[in-house]
Formats: sequence, C-alpha cells, structure tokens
Amino acid sequence: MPTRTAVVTGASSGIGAATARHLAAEGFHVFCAARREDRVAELAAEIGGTAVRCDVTSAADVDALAARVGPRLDVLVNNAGGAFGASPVTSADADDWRRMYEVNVIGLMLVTKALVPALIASGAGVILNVGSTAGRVAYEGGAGYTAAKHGTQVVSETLRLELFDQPVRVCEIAPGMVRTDEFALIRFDGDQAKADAVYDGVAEPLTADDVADAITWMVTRPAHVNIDELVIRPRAQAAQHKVHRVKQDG
Ligand code: 8X3
Repeated sequence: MPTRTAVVTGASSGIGAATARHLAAEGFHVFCAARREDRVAELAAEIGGTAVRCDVTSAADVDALAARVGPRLDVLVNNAGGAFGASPVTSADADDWRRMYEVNVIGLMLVTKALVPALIASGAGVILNVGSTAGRVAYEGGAGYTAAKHGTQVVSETLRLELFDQPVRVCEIAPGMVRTDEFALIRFDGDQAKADAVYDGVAEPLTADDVADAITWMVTRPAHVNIDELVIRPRAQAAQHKVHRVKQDG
C-alpha cells in the first residue's frame, strides 16, 4: 500500500499545525502548506513531511501546491481561515469582510478545485473543511466572520452533493471555543487583553490538539463512512453565548 498523503492548509500554527502532527503520527506523509515558509519548514522537518509555501487565496500558489502534491492524494484538510475584526455590522470594515470571505471561502474553493483530481485518483479521498460554530449561529460583532463561516458550511454541503458519485468524502468540523496562540489575537489586531478576555474564566477551552484529534478520527473512518459534520465545543460552552466562566479572586 502506498504511503497515505495529506495536505493541511494553514499549517503554520494552531489547529493546522496540530492536525499535521496528528496525521503524521497516524502514518500520513503531510504536505504542510501556509504562507509562513519558515514555520512550515520547521514543522515538516519535525514530522517528516513536506513544506509548501502557499497563500490559499493565490491561484498561482495553489497551482504550485497541486503540482508539488502530484497525481494522488488521500486527505485534504482545508484549515486556512480566520477572523479579522469584531465590529458590529453598522461600523464594519469592508476590507476585513472581504479578507474573511477571501480566505475562508474562496481559498477553500481554489485549493479544493486544484486537488480534487488527485483525491479522486486515490480511489478513497477525503476533504475535511474546518468550519466553526460561527457557521451555525449569529453573534453580536461576529457578522463578517459568521457570514464567511456559514459560507464554509454551505460550500461543504454543496460539494458533497456535487461529488456524490465520486470516491471522495466531504466532511466539515465546526469547533466552538478553541484557545490557540493566534486566532483571537489576529481577530483583535494584536490586542492581547481583548484576546485573553475571550477565554476569561473558562477553565478549559478546547485546544488545537483536541480539534486535531477529532479531525484525524473523521478522516480515518472506513471509506464508506462519511462524517458529514461534527460540532465540537468545550464542556464549559453549552451554546455560543452560554459559557461557564469562573470568577477569579481579587
Ligand atoms: C471560532 C469560534 O466562537 O470565536 O471559530 O466564532 S467563535
């Protein structure tokens, strides 16, 4: 049996880097794709994978990624994405919204389009899109991101319909509160205090490893088993707004 291969986008940090590590531990050769070449080079060296510098919103970069992967691919994890800003609709920044649609939706489409032939050629490919609970509900200040992640969800559903007669599964994972080094910090433009406030008093938000573990389970089910979608939250987050926060003393 040939070594199974996987592509993980946004592999330079957080859920992407953790997923690359988990898949490598399962025996996959992982193509670690991200804009930050130094980071993916380090990760690929650590896990015996291949680093590919790739901005998923660039068609040229994505074509180069597909060329590097070659004619056969088992798993594609469309993880690259993110939130920029948390303004109400009435004071939103149009450029932030464009960037969010660009990376969370268009980037996912470009990478998928480029790699679907290789996934089909494997005879049992899997596409795993990293969505969000923000793709299931609305919350104040979230519209640019929730609109984009609802986009991720709908594109996943559409793709599953369109590929129904192909040997490719389409899955989506929708994580809730995950504490990573960068997600909230990027959203709040480097404001550490605002980023920390997101997780204030939450004993155990999910970690990138928790999500990577679930992704690895989803993509390693038998080829006839399609996990359409999986919503994963920390126990402390019963719903988007229903979060158990423990007051700190002092
Ligand atoms: C991240 C989940 O709650 O910050 O995708 O929108 S949330």
